[in-house]
Amino acid sequence: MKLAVWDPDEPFRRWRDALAQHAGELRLAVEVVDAAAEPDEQADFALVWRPPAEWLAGQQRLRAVFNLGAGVDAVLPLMRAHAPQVPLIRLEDAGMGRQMADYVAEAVLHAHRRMDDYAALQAHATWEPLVLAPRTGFGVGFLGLGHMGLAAARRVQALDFPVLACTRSGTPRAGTDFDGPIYGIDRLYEFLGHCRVLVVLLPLTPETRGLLDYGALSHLPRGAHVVNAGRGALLHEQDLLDLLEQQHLGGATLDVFEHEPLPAGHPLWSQPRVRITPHVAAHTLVGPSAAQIMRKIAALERGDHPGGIVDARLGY
Ligand code: NDP
Ligand code: OXD
Repeated sequence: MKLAVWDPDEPFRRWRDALAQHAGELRLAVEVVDAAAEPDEQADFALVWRPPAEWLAGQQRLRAVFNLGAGVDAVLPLMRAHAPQVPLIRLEDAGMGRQMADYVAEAVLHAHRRMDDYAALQAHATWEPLVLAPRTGFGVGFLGLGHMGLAAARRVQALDFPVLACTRSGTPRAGTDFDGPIYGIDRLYEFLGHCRVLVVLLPLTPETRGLLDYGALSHLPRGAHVVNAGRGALLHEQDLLDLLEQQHLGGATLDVFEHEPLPAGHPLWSQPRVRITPHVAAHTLVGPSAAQIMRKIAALERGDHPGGIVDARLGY
């Protein structure tokens, strides 16, 4: 079988070698081609991150497309337009959960230990111990409790913070357990009222785009910290800035933005209580991702159902 890889972020040989290794372990015969170098090669399976529409449109015999990341918001419109019958399969954790847990844990501790306040005091050479909020009342809320949200929530729970979550269904996913309250999205405002730190790990879908606007963010308690590592367009950046200016919100840790790279001169760059990282909370790891994809191809070959098939109707 032929696998075509389109990934502008990784040297092709890394994918080729990792896929060949895991195919060998599963006794699958594969040929791996570099789609950017050989765009006319017809493949059985495509492994893609932000592929060009014309390349996807030219692929005539695809059996499945594997997204080389968790979020499918960029590729799903292309699939709808050019390969509507082909299943789209996303990465399920594949080593990203641990990275995301690190990112979120750092932000929660930063907020709880009032590091933005100490940075402001340091700027004026002021030595002033501040009161620390009791951990028991310092709720950390996860908006989205999928592969990323659950990994991060478990880490934050291990740090002894109370955790809560809000999801579309309002129930834990089959096969997972979560020791905390889960709100359905119809109770979003009530959920937000309990979040001293709000961690946004939603996919970007028609339902979630722009969900966190002024009205929603105003329901967070005064001084709350917002962590967004889902997608930039989930949150209205100007509304966040306004609430920070008004000191309703205490700070934000942002990894994702409506426009990436975040344009020079954007007011978020100069807001002292906003910490910015360039979409690095969790990288796609070639080895674990190649292993997962080859296992899923083996499942398809057997006629089994691989996990992670995207529901095009829901958008994730
Ligand atoms: P999953 O599909 O595993 O989980 C998605 C979660 O969001 C589920 O809990 C789901 O609810 C919930 N959800 C979906 N739609 C809604 C809605 N309308 N209202 C409320 N909750 C909703 O995704 P992952 O955890 O793997 O990834 C989440 C996102 O994180 C990705 O889509 C991507 O955008 C982002 N990401 C960012 C990275 C980075 O480096 N910054 C790295 C990896 C991912 P339910 O359980 O009911 O289905
Ligand atoms: C992803 C990402 O969705 O890196 O995997 O943002």
